[in-house]
Amino acid sequence: MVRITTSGQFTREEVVLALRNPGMPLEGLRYPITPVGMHYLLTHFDVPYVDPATYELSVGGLVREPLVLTLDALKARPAVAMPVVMECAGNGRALLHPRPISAPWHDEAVGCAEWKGTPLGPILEEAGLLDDAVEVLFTGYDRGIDGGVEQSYERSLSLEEALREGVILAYEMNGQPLPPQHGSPLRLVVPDWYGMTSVKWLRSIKAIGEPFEGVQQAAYRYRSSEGDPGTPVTRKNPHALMAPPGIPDFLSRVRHVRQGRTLVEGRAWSGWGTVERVEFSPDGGQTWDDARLGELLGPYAWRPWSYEWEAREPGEYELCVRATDSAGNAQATESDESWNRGGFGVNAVQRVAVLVGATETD
Ligand SMILES: Nc1nc2c(c(=O)[nH]1)N[C@H]1C(S)=C(S)[C@@H](COP(=O)(O)O)O[C@H]1N2
Ligand SMILES: [Mo]
Repeated sequence: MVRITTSGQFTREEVVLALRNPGMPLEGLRYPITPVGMHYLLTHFDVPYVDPATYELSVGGLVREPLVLTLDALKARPAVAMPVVMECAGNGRALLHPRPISAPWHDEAVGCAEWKGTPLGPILEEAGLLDDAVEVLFTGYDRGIDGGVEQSYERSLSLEEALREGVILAYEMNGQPLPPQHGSPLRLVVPDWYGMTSVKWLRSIKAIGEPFEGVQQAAYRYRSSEGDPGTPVTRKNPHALMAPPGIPDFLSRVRHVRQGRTLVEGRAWSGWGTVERVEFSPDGGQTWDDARLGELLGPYAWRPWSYEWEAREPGEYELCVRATDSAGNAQATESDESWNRGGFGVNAVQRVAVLVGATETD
């Protein structure tokens, strides 16, 4: 698939995309569960209008017993509620040189909501997957054109991934019915994976006999060049972010912090394991020190961390943070270390410019 890459100023189209798809303001990292209106959004086409009262989910394809489930039938099934970090695979894309033209995320395409729904596995078992089924295809109600092809937004999972514990069909977000923009009335939630696989406005689930090769499946691959077949984008790479300390300058967002002690706080996550280490640097990554780790709210939640930073001298600082997970994965130092054509899975350390001023003497 052809993707244009560029450097320098953002195009009009990127600005329009960015306004349609807001990120989480990074001060939102202070909340263990991201309030609905602060959670990032990524909608490729239009938000479709789907009436929950007449909604039906069809489960079919290579199954013994196709099912049609109303929202009430789904809600009558066993329910689980869990905090899950959702992060767009394109988070960090705008930090690349040259940058791919798509949603121009810097660090903010993330949130951790509490999703409530019913596990997918038992539904697939009830429908009875036939022996020749190899994948499960999830299709949304939203349609559009991408890569020159008219399509519904759809993505597949291998049987193994689809049957994994934690994969749910969610009808609530933070204790409320799913809002339209987050997939009302039903969406797939695949914890540990990047967001593109958690199909919103779920219309159908279909067991299929061949690997799915549609546009949204083919697009999400780590490719080094146009001809490179690449590898699929799957789980979230380790990533730590800080809630920017102090107060911001309106336009540059440079942080103004008073001399002395500042408690820097943030959250970290990984789809490959548990975050076991978070390090903080006050000097652009020259020196690192371990941050204090807090407790996880659940296996798919983000991990709180904090660091007592002592700004001894007034001046300019660049604060950085990086996470390492239990599988030994660490973050890239520079964004271009993780350059790929689609700008996926970029997890370079966050860099926050800070101006430390002398303490007020009142
Ligand atoms: N049907 C449908 N599902 C979708 C998308 C979409 O455009 N259509 N976008 C995907 C992408 S790329 C991401 S990152 C997440 C974003 O979920 P959110 O908007 O609830 O944060 O939804 C995924 N599911
Ligand atoms: Mo995404």
